[in-house]
Amino acid sequence: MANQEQPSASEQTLDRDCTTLSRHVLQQFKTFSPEAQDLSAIMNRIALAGKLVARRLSRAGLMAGTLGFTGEVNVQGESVKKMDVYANEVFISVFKQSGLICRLASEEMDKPYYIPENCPIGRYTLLYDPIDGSSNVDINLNVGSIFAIRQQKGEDLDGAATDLLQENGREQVAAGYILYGPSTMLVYSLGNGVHSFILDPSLGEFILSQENIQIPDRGPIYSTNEGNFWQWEESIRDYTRYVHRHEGYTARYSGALVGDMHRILMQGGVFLYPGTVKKPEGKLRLLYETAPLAYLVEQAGGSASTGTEDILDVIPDKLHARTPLIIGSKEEVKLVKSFIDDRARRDSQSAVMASQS
Ligand code: P6P
Repeated sequence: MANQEQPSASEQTLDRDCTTLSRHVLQQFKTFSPEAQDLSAIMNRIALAGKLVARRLSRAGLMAGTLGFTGEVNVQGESVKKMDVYANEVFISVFKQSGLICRLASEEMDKPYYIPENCPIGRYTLLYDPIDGSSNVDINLNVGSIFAIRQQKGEDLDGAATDLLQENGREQVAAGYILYGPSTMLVYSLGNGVHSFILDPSLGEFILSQENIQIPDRGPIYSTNEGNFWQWEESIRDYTRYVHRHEGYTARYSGALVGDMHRILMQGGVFLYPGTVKKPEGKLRLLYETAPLAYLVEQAGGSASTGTEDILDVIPDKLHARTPLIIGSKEEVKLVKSFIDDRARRDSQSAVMASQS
């Protein structure tokens, strides 16, 4: 280096362009331990999956048989997009021979996919939503992939990953998402801060763009599908009326969780997908949607709640368990919960008065 004290601008740029995802993961660990090596390799495979999905998305409109529906309905009861199937298979393909993973659990598969015995078996489980927000795919709007990594600890004797039904989201060892937008961005955490990377297609590498992202304590954005207002609990309606009547709030909603979540992470605010009177558990899935995002947001200084408990404290009762989601800036989540607590207090007071009359 020409000047030992102050690297030149070009040296700084070169150093940044050399801060790839795998180097960054290893820097998170003090020692070059087997765990560090495994997680670095896992993140590298996830990055490869992201590149393959991004490549397909960028040309989807030009490739026959890429867009549209398969005609199938998945375990969630949702119509399956061809991109859902492709992306699901991408993650399986990039991990099958890796020796890092023992099984993959996906929104698109009723049961987990177990790495075949003729392949090297690892000791981690990948939980993922291969394409989240796939309704946006055919109209060229942002979609995302969400992932979480857990160590397999218990015995998975029945082939239904019931060991995953004994632990909460604080057992995740890594989580993140890939946002397929104007640029392809990977955001992840190993429990030591939240960091973002941007895919440089000319290098084929995810290059560090921001370290230790902190979500603002407050923010003007509330992100929810107000078309569901008629189905919501009164407490959520109370919150919605409040933000309608008070200056300083603005609504943003894309119909794709990863994009909406990324906006909240970067600018502050709150994303809500509450339960409804008929479906109090809501729509979003715990193991590969709400728990990974809650892990990230708590790492960034925010919070994530079902409305009555922290998302990261929820233990699933089944693989595709769902939870309501209120996630984002600490103060904004607290505001939503204040309406829930207030309504619960009034309901219990009414019940007491009714029992006394
Ligand atoms: P609604 C996409 O199907 C998804 O799972 C999330 O990406 C998104 O936030 C939500 O559902 C959108 O649901 O009911 O508003 O269309």
